[in-house]
Amino acid sequence: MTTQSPAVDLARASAPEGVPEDLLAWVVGIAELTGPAKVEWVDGSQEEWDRLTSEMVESGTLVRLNEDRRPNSFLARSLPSDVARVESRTYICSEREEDAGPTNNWADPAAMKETLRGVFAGAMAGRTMYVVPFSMGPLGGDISKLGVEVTDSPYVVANMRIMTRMGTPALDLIKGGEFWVPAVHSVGYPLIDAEGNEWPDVPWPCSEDKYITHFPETREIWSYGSGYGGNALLGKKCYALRIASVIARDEGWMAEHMLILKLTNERTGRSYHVTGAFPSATGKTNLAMLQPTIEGWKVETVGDDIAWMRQGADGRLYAINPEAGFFGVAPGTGRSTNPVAVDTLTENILFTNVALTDDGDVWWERLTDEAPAHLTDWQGNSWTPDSEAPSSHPNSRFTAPAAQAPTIADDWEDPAGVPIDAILFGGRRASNVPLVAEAYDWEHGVFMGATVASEQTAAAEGTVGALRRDPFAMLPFCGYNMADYWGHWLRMGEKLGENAPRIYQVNWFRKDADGKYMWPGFGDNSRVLDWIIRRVSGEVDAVDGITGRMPRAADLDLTGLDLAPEVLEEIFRVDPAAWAAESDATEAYLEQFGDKVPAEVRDQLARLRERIAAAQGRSGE
Ligand code: GTP
Ligand code: SPV
Ligand code: MN
Repeated sequence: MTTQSPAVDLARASAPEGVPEDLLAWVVGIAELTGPAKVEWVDGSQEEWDRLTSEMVESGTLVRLNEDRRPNSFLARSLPSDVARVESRTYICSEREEDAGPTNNWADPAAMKETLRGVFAGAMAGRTMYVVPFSMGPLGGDISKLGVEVTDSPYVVANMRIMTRMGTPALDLIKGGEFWVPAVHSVGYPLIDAEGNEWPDVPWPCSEDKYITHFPETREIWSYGSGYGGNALLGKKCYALRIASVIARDEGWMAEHMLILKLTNERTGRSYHVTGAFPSATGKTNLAMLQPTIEGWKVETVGDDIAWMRQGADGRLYAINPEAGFFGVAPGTGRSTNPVAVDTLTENILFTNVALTDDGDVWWERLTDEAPAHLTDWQGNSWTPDSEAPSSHPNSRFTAPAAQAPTIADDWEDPAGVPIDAILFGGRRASNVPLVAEAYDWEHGVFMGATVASEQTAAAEGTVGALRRDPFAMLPFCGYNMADYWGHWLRMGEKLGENAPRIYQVNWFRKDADGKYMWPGFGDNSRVLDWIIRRVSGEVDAVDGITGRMPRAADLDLTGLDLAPEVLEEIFRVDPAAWAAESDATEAYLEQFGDKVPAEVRDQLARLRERIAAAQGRSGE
């Protein structure tokens, strides 16, 4: 066959044998549009990893770390303009605007496709286009799903090899006729421009212009201009949350921004599984790797960021971790806070935007109590403890194989998932929200999740510390109208009935007048998990409160914890006046969703107000 574009011939010639015609046609079409110099179908092998990482060391994209200290590990430094997800450039392109809803950026799908055709035209000129088949979830699992990312970034390929089941086995499943999601990615930095001029490559190619776009009806992803994290590793937020949330709505399951952990009672041998939705950089990885400070519990890790959940044959809710690695926040990860993460990061790790030590290892704020005397910071500049800026970017990350975590649970790759006993909703709240409260029922739990607010972090662009609503920690990740998503949660609750997990709201981040965290957090969060499991198994009663049921003073295990009684009281304090203001703000917040807000959610707001009024009556306010 003869064609007008050499890229088309390359795409065909490079395809492994037996690639289905629809996949081949799609890859050929992208090659024709983007005009790469080479096309490479990745197999996911060690040899391929070795070759790609060596090439990136050669080109200056990666620094190879000291082989004795951090074998087979590398450091990448991005541009300061490409360090986090860009929510302002993230679009849901549903046919109807109301299906994206007021919390998403909407764009007309036909118009956006036109724009994308423009920016992607010639975008890969001079580069290699990698074709990356991957599975989200264990290969061949019932809950798992397949995708193919086409990318011009070898850094993305290397990350995808850690974060997903990537390569030949995934392609084999696609050859077998399984459903797959197409995902197109370009850093938007061609090496040959439209006039035919050649440009040298740079260590971190990207574009000022960025588009992270999703087409929920056709289940497509197109991402342009960024090489960083969730903008570029398209299996993660783009697929496993934004597109999967839409598929889940249509098919009656759930795609959630949740960690999954396993707790075993060492006395009885009984195991429990808990999921938790916390906004970005708000403690999922840390909780998933928690080391209990109280006796009697073993905590193991199933997942640290995303959960796909389905009702099983026994009526219970089962969760899988669709990912194969952790893309974790580096700063704050240290021996004293998260020793499990530190022990996971020993080898085979990609680090991005952390500091380099003089002996070729990595460092970031609070990895050790004392900073090294000299470092090269995340922008490549000389750094000492006297330097004003931190050595690592606040959203610097490690990409680590999940299987390397010393706490990885034996059932973490069970294709059927793990049965869920409790669901947590958390946020960063300096005030008002108590350490833990149990939802009165599923509908109240949905209300809790729907109204969660949290202080913003460095995981996305925006003002760090600004309080914003982040319902179900899904604000940047829900692929459809948020109010319809609440409706979906309510329907799931009806379906699950008696088998539905209990729901809890938690807050590790309450601060005192001096701005210091009052609750020690991290391993001590096991004290809260302990109470939750004892509630779930019916061992303890609770006290009805304004925001939910709270622990009786004697039921929270505080053994060995040096916490003044007045501090503990403050951590649990629920101020009726403050909650009256919160509920007014909630009402205003719900307004933007108009009549899409489920009646149950409005009803829960009315009940919250009744509880506030009753408390105010009691205290004579
Ligand atoms: P994403 O990967 O962005 O989704 O983040 P995440 O939710 O997994 O957050 P992670 O566990 O990486 O924690 C983010 C930051 O919060 C880190 O700097 C942690 O040190 C800090 N952190 C986590 N848990 C706690 C806690 O219990 N208390 C306090 N004070 N800080 C915590
Ligand atoms: C988050 O922001 O919630 C993350 C990091 O987990 S990213 O993959 O960049 O979305
Ligand atoms: Mn996340």
